[in-house]
Amino acid sequence: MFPLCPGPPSAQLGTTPNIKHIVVGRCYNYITVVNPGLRFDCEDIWRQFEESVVRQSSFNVTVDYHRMFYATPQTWPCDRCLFWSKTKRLVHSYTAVERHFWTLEDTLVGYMFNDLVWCGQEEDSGFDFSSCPAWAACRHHPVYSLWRQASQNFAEMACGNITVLLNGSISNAFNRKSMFGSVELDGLDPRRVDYVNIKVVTDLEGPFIESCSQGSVVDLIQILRSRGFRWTCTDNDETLMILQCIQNPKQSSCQKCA
Ligand code: C8R
Repeated sequence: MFPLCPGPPSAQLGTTPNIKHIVVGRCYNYITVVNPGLRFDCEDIWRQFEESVVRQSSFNVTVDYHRMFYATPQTWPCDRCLFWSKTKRLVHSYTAVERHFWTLEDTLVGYMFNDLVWCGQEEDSGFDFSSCPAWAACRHHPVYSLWRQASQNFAEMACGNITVLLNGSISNAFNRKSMFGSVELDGLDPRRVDYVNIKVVTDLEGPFIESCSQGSVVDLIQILRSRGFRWTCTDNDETLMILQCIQNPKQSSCQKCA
């Protein structure tokens, strides 16, 4: 299912320049401004991260970040976890207005590494700033491995009412190969989670491919049922549609209130 990382590295961007300053800076921002009062050692977190990545001599071995996760223990309250798949941009405008929701990017690890790229060098110690392997479908890529381990922790910790935002404008809105479908769903514990609230949202002008009663979302509901979860499913939640209209007010479907 997951090909090995292609080597030599294909024409991908290398490690994000200044990654150390970005990660350590985001860490200090998180513990000082975003979530004041948290006590974490940002320099130590960076050291654990760097050691995990640069110790790696081959791209065919999964990077183990457990020391870094050990240095960033964090719990979050029930009823707030928001999962998503193929809706990243919308989900973050959604959480900006629905502020009680928490995505993985609201945890320290997600906050520090969002949108960054990194990899070690096959022969040498240190990061490779010139190129990294293509990684989208590559199980051993260091970036993929970090999100997989973080997603697993996030799902195992989830409790109460949780929400997942899926993209109804693509086929396989619920995709068993996505991080949500392959890692998070299996990590959810029916004894901790009361309700899984699914929201399926399409682009304003379509295409309208999947919904609560159509396509892969039906498979998701079937899996939830068989594992004993209670669930709800909503098509085109009003807030999500309004948010898209704010981003694109000229769309014809946004004109009706004028
Ligand atoms: N999650 C996974 N991947 C994440 C991420 C995150 O929070 N944050 C970022 N930036 N990324 P997708 P999916 C990056 O295919 O596979 C968690 C990674 O590079 O649209 O179902 C989150 O909790 C990753 O490869 O979605 C969420 O619930 C892509 O973005 C799922 O996993 C994932 O984009 C989303 O993962």
